[in-house]
Amino acid sequence: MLADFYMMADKEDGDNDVGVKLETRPKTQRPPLYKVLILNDDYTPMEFVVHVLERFFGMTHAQAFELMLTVHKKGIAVVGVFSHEIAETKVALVMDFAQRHQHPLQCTMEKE
Ligand code: TYC
Repeated sequence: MLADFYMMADKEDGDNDVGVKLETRPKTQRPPLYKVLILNDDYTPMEFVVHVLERFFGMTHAQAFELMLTVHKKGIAVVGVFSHEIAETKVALVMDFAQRHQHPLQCTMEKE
């Protein structure tokens, strides 16, 4: 039929093959990342929080002081972004350190 001829001419070669697009872009798998968050409270001394940020998150005193003030004013802040295992370890270390010093400081993680 003439109509079939024009349809084939449009997009198909008429042999009923199924085309498979060749994927050239490599699919690199990235592991999910987790935000480590620190929460404000009314009792933990400011200097203790600054010390925690220096000790466990590698911040300078100035960076730590600034982030501590952000948490103090806003209630919460992201301290860093890590793989699941590293984030879990940081949270555990901070929580243990706070407990040993009898401060109610809270540190949690959430998927980015
Ligand atoms: N709000 C606390 C105070 O006034 C200081 C503080 C800051 C506590 C940050 C926790 O994550 C925190 N002593």
